Amino acid sequence: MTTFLVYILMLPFGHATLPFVINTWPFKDATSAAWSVLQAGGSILDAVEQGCSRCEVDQCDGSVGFGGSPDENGETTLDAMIMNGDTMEVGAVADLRRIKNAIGVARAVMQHTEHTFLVGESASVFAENMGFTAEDLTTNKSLSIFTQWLKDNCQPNYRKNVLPDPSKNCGPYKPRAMLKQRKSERQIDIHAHDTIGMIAIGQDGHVAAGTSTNGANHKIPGRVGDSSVAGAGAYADSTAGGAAATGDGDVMMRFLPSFLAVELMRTGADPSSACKTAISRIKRYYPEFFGAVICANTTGHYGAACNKLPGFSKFSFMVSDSPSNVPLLKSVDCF
Ligand code: SD4
Repeated sequence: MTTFLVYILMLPFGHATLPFVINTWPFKDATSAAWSVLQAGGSILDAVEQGCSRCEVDQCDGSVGFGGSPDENGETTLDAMIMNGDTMEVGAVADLRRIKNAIGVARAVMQHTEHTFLVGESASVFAENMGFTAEDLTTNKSLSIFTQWLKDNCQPNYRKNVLPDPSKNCGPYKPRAMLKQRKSERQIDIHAHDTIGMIAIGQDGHVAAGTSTNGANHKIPGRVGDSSVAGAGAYADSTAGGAAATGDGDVMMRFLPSFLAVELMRTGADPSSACKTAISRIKRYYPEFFGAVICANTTGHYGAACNKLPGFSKFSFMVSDSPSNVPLLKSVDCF
């Protein structure tokens, strides 16, 4: 019996009572917002939308939503998506300009169009037509990050094989004929968590997932990360589970870690090992990538995994279900 109990306590994943919500990073108020929707009998899609919206309003950690991650022109642009695991509908926006409620616009893409993904200026026009307010996403903080970056000769940046030498100079850049591998430098700041990824599982095991982010600091204008891409930033399938990712989206989106994790759970993997395998797959090619994945299955089991780096040895996430009724901070050791 004792052995059995010890075994249960050592199980590498948690279990929540349905319905429940889980999200990346210690974004507690976002968890509360989503949980309140579920508690009031609202839909899992509403829970994900409201949870992520809360982060957009609060600029969770100062880094989701407006006023964060200014691009090379100093502008903040947003990526977001939402997925219905019952119908496999997805609504997504990327490089969204001048609109704060990116996940709201993603939901509008899902509900008011036959499309999946709208980007850039046209996505903003769509949003305005759908009743979203256009406003400047720049804040004093994003302006000062941008000004400092210009003073630092535009360091760091995401350019390679261009002239003048991007590791010392600002642009404009021209392609350089001789291609060489740029020394791998981690561009995404592991202390500036720019993404909320959220999964909500309903009483009946139905799954929804979503994300919202302002992407990567000093990104090249037009850059779209993993967060708004279904299967990369998040994935939901009510016949298997849900997953969401955070970290270096330029690398992570090449591996569709959220899709992979959900498929592994479909074949019976527990959420913790599904998340681990998704991380391992990326690690094989990019041992120094920064990233984490959260996973949950339709019976309420959940887990997370992250790639261990200097300065990043634990990844925190939030869970809320009815026994807890308050958001619980959880963490996992990176490997
Ligand atoms: C991106 N995945 O746009 C996002 C950034 C992030 O923690 O998650 N940072 O690449």
